[in-house]
Formats: sequence, C-alpha cells, structure tokens
Amino acid sequence: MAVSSWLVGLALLAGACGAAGTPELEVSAAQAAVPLAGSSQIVLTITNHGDGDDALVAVDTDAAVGIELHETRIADDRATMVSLEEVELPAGETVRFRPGGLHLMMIAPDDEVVLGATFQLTLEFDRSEAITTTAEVRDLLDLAEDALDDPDA
Ligand SMILES: [Cu+2]
Repeated sequence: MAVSSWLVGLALLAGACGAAGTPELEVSAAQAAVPLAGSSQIVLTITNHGDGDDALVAVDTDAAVGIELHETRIADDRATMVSLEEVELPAGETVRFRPGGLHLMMIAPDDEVVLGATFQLTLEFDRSEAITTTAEVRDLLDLAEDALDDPDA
C-alpha cells in the first residue's frame, strides 16, 4: 500500500518537469586522453534521472592546473573550440562529453597523467551536490575511435 501510493506520487511529480523538480544526477567513469601540447580531453557522460533541470558549472582536479568546459563548433568548414560558462543538464536527458563535440579540457596536466594512470575529478553543479569520479588515461585515438564507432555512446 505504501509502495503504490509512493508510485502515484512519483507519477504526479514526473508531470512537473523543469526548474521546480529535483535533479538526480549520475556521472559515468571518465576517460582522459594522453596529454598533447599541454592539454588533454576528457570523455564523460552525465545523466539527469530526476525531474528538475541542473547545470554543470565547474570541474576540478588535483592532476592539472584547471579544467575548462569546451564545445567544438564547425563554421565555414573550420572547427573552433568555444569555452562555455556552464553546460545545461535538462531533466531526463543524458549529456555526453567526447572529442568533436562538448568536451572537458584539462589544462596543463601534471607529470602523473600518463597512459594507464588514474586520477580524481570533482564535478560541481548549479543545484546538486558535487560528485567525484575517477578518470583513466587512454590513447586519444582510442577515445576518438570509440566515439565514432558508437555515435550515441
Ligand atoms: Cu577543447
């Protein structure tokens, strides 16, 4: 009885999406490319299972000087990288960071960021509590290949 009324409550809540609801975020394990020319791209997926919107506002790590939120945009056949203030995480949606699109860019990774190493990333959000995940360092070509093999991954 208690369970079924809880389900009814959930169904009612699901109708009220957006800023009024509660975001419920799930962050995947991350993969970072072997650093190239003083930076490294990070591949990561964030799913908002909740009924309220949220936004990724910052990413921190001890393994680099900083991490920026970037998006690759194509204009006049040229790819340029744009730095973003925040990335929206709408209720019920999955946002993927990967080479060629939205990505996290680690600036000046330290000497310990080498193939096979792992380090911690902490993601900060507009509304939810911060979440820490582990990143593994992989070859950039492997990361790019995975993204191309499975455009939805
Ligand atoms: Cu970038």
